[in-house]
Order: sequence, then structure tokens, then C-alpha cells
Amino acid sequence: MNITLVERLYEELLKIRLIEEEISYRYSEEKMRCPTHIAIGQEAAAVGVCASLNKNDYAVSGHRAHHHYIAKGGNIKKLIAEIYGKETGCSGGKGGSMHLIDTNVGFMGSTAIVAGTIPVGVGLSFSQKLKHSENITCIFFGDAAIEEGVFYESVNFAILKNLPVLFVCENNQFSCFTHLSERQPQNRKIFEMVSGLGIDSSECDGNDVIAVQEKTAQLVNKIKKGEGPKFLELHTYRWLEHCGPNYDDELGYRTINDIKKSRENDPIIILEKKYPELIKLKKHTILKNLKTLTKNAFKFAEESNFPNQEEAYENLYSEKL
Ligand SMILES: Cc1ncc(C[n+]2csc(CCOP(=O)(O)OP(=O)(O)O)c2C)c(N)n1
Repeated sequence: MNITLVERLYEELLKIRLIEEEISYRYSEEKMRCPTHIAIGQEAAAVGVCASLNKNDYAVSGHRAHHHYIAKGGNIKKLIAEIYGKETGCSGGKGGSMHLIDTNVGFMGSTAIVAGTIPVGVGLSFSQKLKHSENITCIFFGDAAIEEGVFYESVNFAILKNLPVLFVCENNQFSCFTHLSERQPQNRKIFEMVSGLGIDSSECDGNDVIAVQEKTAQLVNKIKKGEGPKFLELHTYRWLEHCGPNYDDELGYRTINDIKKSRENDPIIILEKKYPELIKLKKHTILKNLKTLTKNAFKFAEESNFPNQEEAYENLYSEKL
């Protein structure tokens, strides 16, 4: 693999990890007042996929969206300011962690409703098709989104219209505290079940950023050639509690063995083991730059103002009564 690309992938993984750790560390200060769904452990899925998209390709996501926003190139200062509820945030401080958008880099939004952005993403890809655009839309969602009816309607429509869309299911095995085995029939593989709808479907180790990048590049290439929608299931694991900055290992809904295994499958360590020499050479500088980036983003957020009270009803779906 191209060394510059490996370096970029490593830097993006570390960027997400550092920012997520800083959010978690500072959360108890109670200056960030929105619920946050931290993506530590799932960085490689976002980084690998987004590395195979370009700026003009679109992406949408759900409640756990920081890693997608960052990997798609979203502005970091605006991300942190948004979580702080400040007017300089990417959604003007009115959205919080679960409602992120940065149209400058094709990150077209995230929402808290599980599967809510799946039809939005399909609509975006329909618009790309109608405009004869060369770009595609990537829709990120979790394994629980497969349990929503709108997922099937959206995939059906995408197949019917041969849309330029990549569905990415980040399978971390859990919907909040409930494991897949308690929600879906035994031995079902999501990507196999989805392929029954008539869409080209595959799976990949979602903790191996190189594997994800290469797999996505193949799929994106096919989609851009007009071969229609694709579905990709990425196997990964969430390290922290479902929502919030803490570990919840003591709750008992995940086995100690699985938790231990997830640390062995740390996406950062996997990449470091593949390219030990390169990483030894670059790690210090990359970390130093990222620490500055993170520090500046939090300073920017803290120093920004809250939105004006008079603007409370602007940019909302419903009109002021
Ligand atoms: C339509 C809908 N139903 C239920 C919820 C409550 N809820 C929030 S997150 C979540 C679990 C989501 O799991 P998954 O989609 O796999 O993503 P993950 O949290 O694992 O990243 C649920 C059930 C919701 N936000 N929207």
C-alpha cells in the first residue's frame, strides 16, 4: 500500500481517538450538555470508508457520528463548538453531538432517529443520479438500523433506480445493551440476509483500516461505473457505554472476554503492527500536531458565544407560532 495513504489513515485514526478521549475526559465539567455517543473502537470503519470517498461524495450518519464527520473532513473546531452548544458550531449550536453537518466536505447530516438518515441518503443519491453527477452517497448506520422498516424500503428503492449509493452497516453487535443474538435469529449474517433483497453485499473486518479502505475503494469504483448500490457490513466493537463518556464493563451485558478481545483488536494497534517502522518514525510528530489541533478546538469552543435567544426559532423545521 502507498505509504502516504498509510500515514494519512493512521493520522485520521489517531485524530478521532484523541478527540473522542478529550470529549470523554472533559464531559464531567458539564459544559457539554448534549448526549454524546462516543466512537472509540470504531474509528477504522469511518476512516477506511471515507478514505475511498472524495470531498464531493456525500455521507450521512446517525446518532454516533463524530468519527464519520471527522473522517469525511469535517471542521474540528465547529464539531467541538457544536457539542458545546455554541453559535460557531457546525449546526449553529442547536443540534449538538447527534446533529452534525458540514456541507463544505459533503457531510450532509446526522440525526438521532435510528435509520432516519437512510432514506435521506437515498434521496441524495437519487439527486446525484438525476444530475448525472460522478459522485456517490455513503450512508453510515449501525446494526440496529437493519431492524427498521425504512431500511428495506430504502434499499429496495436504491436497487429499483440503480442509485449510486453505498450502505455501510457498522456492526458493533449491540443496540444499546441488547446483543444481536437477542434481537435477530441465530446464525444470521446481516450482509447475507441483505443480499436476499437483490443488492450486492459483502462484509469486512471493520477494525482493519487497510482492509476497509481497500474493500470500499473496490465498491466505490463499481458504483461510480454505474453498477448500482452496494451494501457493506463492517465488524467492529464499541468500547465505551452506549451513550456517554464512561466505560460500562461492570454492567455485565458484555462478557469480559469480548471486552478483552476488542482491546486486542484496537484499530490503531492493528495498523501499528502492520507498519511498525513507518509509525515509529511518524507517531511523535503526528501526535504533537493532533494535540495542538484538539487543544485549539476546545479553546475555540469554550471562547465562542451561545446562540442569541432571538434566533432560537431560526433554521428549524417548524415555524414560530
Ligand atoms: C427509531 C428509534 N428507535 C429507538 C431509538 C433509541 N435508540 C437510540 S440509539 C439505539 C441503538 C442503536 O444501535 P445501532 O443502530 O446498532 O448503533 P450503535 O449505537 O450501536 O452505534 C436506540 C435503540 C431511536 N433513537 N430511534
